[in-house]
Amino acid sequence: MLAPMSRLVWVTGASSGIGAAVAAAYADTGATVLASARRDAPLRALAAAHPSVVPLPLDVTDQAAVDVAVADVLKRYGGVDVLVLNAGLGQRAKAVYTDLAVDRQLMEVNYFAPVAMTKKLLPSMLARGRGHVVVVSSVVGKFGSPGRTAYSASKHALHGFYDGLRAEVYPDGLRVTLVCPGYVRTEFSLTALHGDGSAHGVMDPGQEKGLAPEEVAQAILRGVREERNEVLVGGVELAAVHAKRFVPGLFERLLRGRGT
Ligand code: NJP
Repeated sequence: MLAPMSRLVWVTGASSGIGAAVAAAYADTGATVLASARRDAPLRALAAAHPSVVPLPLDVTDQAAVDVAVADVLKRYGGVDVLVLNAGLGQRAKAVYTDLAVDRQLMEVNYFAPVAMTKKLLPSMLARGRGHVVVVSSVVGKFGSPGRTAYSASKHALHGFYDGLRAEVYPDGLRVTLVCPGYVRTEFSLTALHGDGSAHGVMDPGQEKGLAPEEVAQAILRGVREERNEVLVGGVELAAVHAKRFVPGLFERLLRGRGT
């Protein structure tokens, strides 16, 4: 296992919610934490509260900006020990009302952006023979959810890619952890997209009653320490993952007619 003090951790989506909590939790271990998101002010506030946090504003869907950021990070720090790919965007609309452009936008943010960052950093991780990639998926990466078709698809895609990658890089000393949260009390439902691409703008009851992001952050740090393949973290909604697996017919019937 890597010595905590020597770690460089890079967290995307660190301006709020789970990402901000993960960045703070790693900073508390003594790691240097690069905190990325589009909004600069919350990143600076995080750095003010945690001196080992370094704000690195970045739109993860801007490939040119990602290329420059990765090159700079590698030049300055030599490599990334833990890469937490957490930036994400939700959906609140049935498929029939969701413009294809919104499906594509969700795939860009939730799937292609983490894959692109992983591919940029993978050669340096392989050369060093170490590195842990953490990808924040969702419980709906494990089952398709009505009202969240594009979102569920983007999270399912992560499992296909990162399960395969985990097996590829295991012999090289690299580790891959997929995190599947249930409801977490964050801004996530506020920014989730309606079918026309507008923001939902409402704190959903599920989110409001969800786990504190700090609890999720601790589960993520533990999952990395224990080199877990997958971390499921949440409340009773995690039962849906087991229901899909063990009583799929019943689960299917319970979902019918649901969705925003
Ligand atoms: O939500 P929120 P969470 N480039 O809205 C960033 C998953 N999850 O913490 O760019 C760069 O507070 C955005 O920053 P900004 C979910 O799918 C959650 O809950 O400044 N960053 C912000 O920091 C997601 O993968 C729940 O607007 C971009 C962050 O993403 C992860 O948890 C349940 C960006 C979103 O933080 C964190 O979400 C579940 C871009 N283009 C899975 N676009 C839940 N909360 O209940 C967005 O199953 N961001």
